[in-house]
Amino acid sequence: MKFIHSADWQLGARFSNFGERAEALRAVRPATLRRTLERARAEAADAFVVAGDLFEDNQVEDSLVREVMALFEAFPDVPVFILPGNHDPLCGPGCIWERPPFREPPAHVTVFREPRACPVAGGWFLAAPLTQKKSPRDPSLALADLAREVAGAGPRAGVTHGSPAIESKHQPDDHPVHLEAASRAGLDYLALGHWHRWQVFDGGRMVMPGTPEPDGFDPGRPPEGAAPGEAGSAGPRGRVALVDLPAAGAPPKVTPLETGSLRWIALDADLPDWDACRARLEEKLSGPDADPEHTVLRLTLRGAPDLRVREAADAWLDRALGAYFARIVDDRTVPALSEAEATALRREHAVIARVMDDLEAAAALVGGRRDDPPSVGGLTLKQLEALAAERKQDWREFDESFWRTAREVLHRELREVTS
Ligand SMILES: [Mn+2]
Repeated sequence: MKFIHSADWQLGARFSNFGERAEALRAVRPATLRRTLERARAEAADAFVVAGDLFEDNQVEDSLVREVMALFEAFPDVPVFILPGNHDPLCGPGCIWERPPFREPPAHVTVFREPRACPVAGGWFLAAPLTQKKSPRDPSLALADLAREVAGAGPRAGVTHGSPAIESKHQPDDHPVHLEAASRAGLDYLALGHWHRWQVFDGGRMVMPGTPEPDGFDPGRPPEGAAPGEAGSAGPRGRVALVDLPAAGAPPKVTPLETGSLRWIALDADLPDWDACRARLEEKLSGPDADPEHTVLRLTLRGAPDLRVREAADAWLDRALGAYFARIVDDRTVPALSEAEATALRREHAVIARVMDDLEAAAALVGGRRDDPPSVGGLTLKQLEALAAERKQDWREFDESFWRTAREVLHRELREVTS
């Protein structure tokens, strides 16, 4: 029994924060689906499984739903098995699965409409579809009953959708799945969907392949050697699992297949030190692995650059980022004021002047450049530490740049209020 296990296609995802490139991003996914179906055909797979979230939600355009069905129809030799997930649950008459064309699909396309066992190539699919967006119930519980119903030889593969129930890493109402759900239900393999990164559990018998086409910058785990705030640059381009179940009771053979065509990369740029920053960006963006035509880039700009730095940065970014498939420039900079402007503001606003003094004192304190007098606004450093601890914050996160930024934000607010 050999099949492709995919999940979380999220077809119809809107990508509205990408403006005019949203349409291009949306168009990539059906193309990836077509290539993956071609791969299933080339592997002579017995089935192509979607373990939930084929669609972004039940409101996606009918034209897309028809386009996806037309794709499946173009591969009549590839049996397709679709499990409704939490994004596209089987939740009533209006949902995708109860409307044409998925209401009455062609013979080689199966939608799991209830917990059921389905014979495939000498083995079984045992499916537990989702009927609602959230639930505290483990959807894999139904699989043990199904496994008992199918007597006889042949490997048994479960299919469901939910969060691996990792302590403190999942929401209790997000369809938690026991970490040994495959063993517990007596399955040879459990095809899971929901989280968007490749993960393996239960001694290799429970696999979450992640999304076949990446859709986020994944701040969770930066690649080895990456600078802080930088994620995804060494990550895979999205995957499905090629699963081979040789016999009942035998360990599954699982091969990750890279399917995605785009990488999503997040970079940070601290503008005040623009020369160093540009050198680092140039190195990152023009290395041997750089592939801007197939990269979605998010660049976060920080700091309080003066006008000259800002203009130089904008001109360079315009040239350097033009080739990227799609990009977001997340501007978190605050404009720096000249000392003359700051002095004028202080003269006009006595209370603000006090606050600015305190912010500067705080920056000097944490920078270790001043400890006499060791106080800010009448508080000692110890009292400040206690205040931060009370708010469950680490004092060390408030470095000099934090206080400098606070000062610049205050400047900006004042300028807006007084203008
Ligand atoms: Mn999901």
